[in-house]
Amino acid sequence: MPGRCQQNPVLAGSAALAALGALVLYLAEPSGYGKYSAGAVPAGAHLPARAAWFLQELPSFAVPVGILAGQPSALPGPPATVLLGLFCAHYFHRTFVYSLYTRGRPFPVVFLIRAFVFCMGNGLLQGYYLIYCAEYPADWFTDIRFSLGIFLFILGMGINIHSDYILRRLRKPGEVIYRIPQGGLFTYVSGANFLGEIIEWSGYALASWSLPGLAFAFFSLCFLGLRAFHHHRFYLKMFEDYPNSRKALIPFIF
Ligand code: NDX
Repeated sequence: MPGRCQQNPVLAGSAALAALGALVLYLAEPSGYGKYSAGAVPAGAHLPARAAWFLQELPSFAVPVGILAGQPSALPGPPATVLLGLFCAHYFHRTFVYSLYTRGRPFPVVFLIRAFVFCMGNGLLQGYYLIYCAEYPADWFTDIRFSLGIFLFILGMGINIHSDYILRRLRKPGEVIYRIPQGGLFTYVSGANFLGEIIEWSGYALASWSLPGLAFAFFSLCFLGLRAFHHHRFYLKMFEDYPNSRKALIPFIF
């Protein structure tokens, strides 16, 4: 339904998302949840990880689905429908599967509120763009950008889910201690789950060939790349026997 597209909010939203990624790099501080939550906020202002991840990620799934449900007419064109389906599949898993199985430590409420706003904004930007603005040529399904992008998205999602599964199995229910992750891409990097997610959103950016997609891939690279670096530093400090050939984010390189 490109006729109903307002370009300015899409441009502004994409610019804001990319600017937030740049701000993350500029501040270069660990985000104060998980390994870095101790002392970050007043004691007590936390929610169990399962509830926190469910609540904060829900808008990324519910907002695009809500926009689509409010449409008077049918779905957008086929490529945009596929991309929207992949975006929603990712956030369906993050909201209804990842959240409900996580064994993470309690999550600071102040960061939950910020994450909720972030997910609402990003869900609105990606959903609005794909439903109202995206226009693709008839042969987009056979275009190398689409095929390679979808391949990367699925590969990245597989790596991300598998790596998060490895992390979850490092703890028994109720534990909040840290152990050295082993296996999968953790053999090569400390941020295997983050590498998967970065590959995933890079594939989405390529397949959607869109400014909102590019802005989200850039944000993910900044936020998760920095978090991988902080986790790597955390492990090197914490474990004397940490594998010294392991890199932070990119196997054999960085
Ligand atoms: N959620 C994206 N910044 C974030 C929520 C927090 O989806 O104000 C970004 C997302 C938000 C953030 C979001 C945006 C920026 C915010 C931030 C809060 C403050 C910040 C709003 C929205 C902000 C400024 C100032 C710039 C505006 O106890 P624990 O939790 O450490 O346990 C962990 C466990 N684990 C281990 N267990 C045993 N032994 C070990 N060695 C372990 N290592 C880890 O595994 C967790 O239970 C679990 C995973 O932990 P971790 O730290 O590896 O991943 P995590 O960061 O929790 O992410 C979980 C998944 C992962 O797949 C990741 O790829 C994905 O979510 N994710 C996360 C963040 C953003 C994002 C994806 C994206 O940008 N695409």
